[in-house]
Amino acid sequence: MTTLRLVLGDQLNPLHSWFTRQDAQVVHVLMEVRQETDYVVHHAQKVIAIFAAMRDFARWLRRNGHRVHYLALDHPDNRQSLAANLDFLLRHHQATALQYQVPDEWRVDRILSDFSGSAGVPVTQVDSEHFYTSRDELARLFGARGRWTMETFYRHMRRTAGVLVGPDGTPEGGRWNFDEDNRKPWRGDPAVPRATLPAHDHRELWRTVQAHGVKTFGAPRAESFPWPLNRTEALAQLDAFIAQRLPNFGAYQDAMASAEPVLFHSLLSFALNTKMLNPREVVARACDAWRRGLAPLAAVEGFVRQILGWREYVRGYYWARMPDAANDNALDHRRPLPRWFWTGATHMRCLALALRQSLDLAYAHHIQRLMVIGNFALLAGLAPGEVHQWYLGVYIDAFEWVELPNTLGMSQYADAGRMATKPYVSGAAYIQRMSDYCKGCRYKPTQRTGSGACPYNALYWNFFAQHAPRFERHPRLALTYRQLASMPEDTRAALKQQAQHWLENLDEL
Ligand code: FAD
Ligand code: DLZ
Repeated sequence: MTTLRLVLGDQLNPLHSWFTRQDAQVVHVLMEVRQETDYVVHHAQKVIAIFAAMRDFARWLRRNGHRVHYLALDHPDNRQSLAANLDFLLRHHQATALQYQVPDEWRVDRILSDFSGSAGVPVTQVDSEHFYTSRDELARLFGARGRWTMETFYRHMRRTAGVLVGPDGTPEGGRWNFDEDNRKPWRGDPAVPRATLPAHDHRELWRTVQAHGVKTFGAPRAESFPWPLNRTEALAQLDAFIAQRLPNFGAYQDAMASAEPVLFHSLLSFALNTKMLNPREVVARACDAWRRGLAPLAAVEGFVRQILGWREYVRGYYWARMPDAANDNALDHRRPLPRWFWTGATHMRCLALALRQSLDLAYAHHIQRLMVIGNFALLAGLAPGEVHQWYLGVYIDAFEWVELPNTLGMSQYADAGRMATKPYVSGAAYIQRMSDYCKGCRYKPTQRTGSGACPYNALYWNFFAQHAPRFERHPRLALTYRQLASMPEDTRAALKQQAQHWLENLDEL
C-alpha cells in the first residue's frame, strides 16, 4: 500500500506537514525533467539552482528517514515529463495513491489535474502551506470591482494578519504607507554591507545539464555558485539581511548604482519562491527588528509591503486571470526584442548595466526590472508576450505566478490597467535622478532629439502621443498631456521623427 508524493522544484519546504513524521509506505518523488527545463529558455543559474536545491532537499529527506525516489536528468528511467514519470513511478512502486501539493503555475496545475483523471489511483491535492492567502482570496475580496488596487488589498492583509497594526486595527506609526520617505537616490553613502553569499561547486551538475543539451543563457557561475540552496543557507541570508541591510532598505528601495547591483535589497526571492523560507517568518523577523529598535518603521513597512502586499497580490491576480492573462496585449505592441536583450551590448548605459547584470547574476532589483528594462520595453512597443518570455527565463526567482503579473500587468500595461493605475514609464530624467547610470553614457539624458539624445526621451513623448486616445483623459496623466499640448507643433513633429528613427534602429541603439 504505497503512496507517492510528488515534490516539485519550487516546493522545497522542510516545514511542510508532510515531513513531520516518517512513513515507510510513502515515497517522495522529485524529478528533473526536460518538460520543465524547456517550457522557456532559462538562465543557466536558474536551472543549476533548481536542480541543486532539489538534490539537496532529497538528501535532507533521506537523512530525516523519509523514502525518496529521485529521477536525475540523465537517469535512464527518466521519461522527461511529469505525467510520463508519474505513470512509470506509480507502476514501479505499485502505488495505490498519489498526492501532490497545489502547484503555483497554471501550466503545471493543468498537467497534474489532467494526469489525475487517468492516473488509475486516487489522487489528492494538498495545500503547499506557504502563502498567507488562498489562490482565490483576492478575487473574492474584490469581486466584480473593475480595479483591484494593491493598496486596498495590502491594508486588508495588514489587518487580517495582524502585521504592524495596533490593537484597534490602526497602522503602527499612524500611516499605512511610507513610500514618500522611501525614494532616495544613493550617492555612495551609507556604505553597502558586503553580502556573504554561498560558494557551491556545481561544475559537475552543470556538465550534466550541458551534456543533456538543455538550452540556457547567461553566466552559469557553477564553480562558485552564489545562491542559497537549502533552508539553512536561506536562513543565514535572512539573518544577514535583517542585521545589515534592512535598516536602509526603505530609503534606497528605488535607487540604482552601477557599482552596487543589489544595494540594500534582500536577495531572498529565490529562497521564498522555492519555499525554503516562509513569508510569515520573513515578515516576523523584519517586524521584530523594528520593535527592538534595529530598523526604522519606514524601512520595515516598505519591506513588509513587498511580501505581505505585492507578493500575495500578484498571486491572487494570476489565479483570477489565468489563462487569459498570458495573451494580454492591450496596447497592441508587436516589435520583437532587440538582439541586445540577450547580450547587454547596447550603447544605452543604463540598459547595458541592467541587462549585463541580469545575464551575469540572474538578478536585478525591482527598479532595474521596472524602470530601466521594462520601461524601455513599453516605450519601444515590444511585444508583451516576448517580454514575458524573457523575464520568465532570465531571473533566478522567475516563476510564472509572480513573473507574469509583474511583467504583463505592472510593467507592460498589457492588461489595460487592471493592475497598474497608469503605465510605469519615464524619460531619462527619472533614471538620471535615481542612479549614476547616465554618467559617461553616449546619450545625453537632458537632450530629446538628435543623435546624442537619450532614446528614452523621444520614445516617452511618442508613447503618449501614440496612445493619446487611451490615456489623454486619465486624471493622473493630465499634466503629461498638458505638457505635450503646450509643445510647439514642430517640437512634437521632431520628437515623433526622432522616436521613429530609434524604433527603426532598435538593434543599433
Ligand atoms: P527585495 O526588494 O528585497 O524584496 C523582498 C521580497 O519582496 C522579494 O524577495 C519578493 O519576494 C517580494 N517582492 C518584492 N517586490 C515584489 C513584486 N513586485 N511582486 C512580488 N513579490 C515582490 N519577483 C519574483 O519573485 N519573481 C519574478 O519572476 C519577478 N519578475 C518581475 C518582473 C518585473 C517586470 C518586475 C517589475 C518585477 C518582478 N518581480 C519578480 C518583483 C521584484 O522585482 C522581485 O521580487 C525582487 O526584485 C527580488 O529581489 P529581492 O529578493 O532582493 O527583493
Ligand atoms: C524551473 C524548473 C526547472 C528548470 N526544472 C524543474 C524540474 O526539472 N523539475 C521540477 O519539479 N521543477 C522544475 N522547475 C520548477 C517548476 O517549473 C515548478 O515546479 C513549476 O513552476 C510549478 O510552479
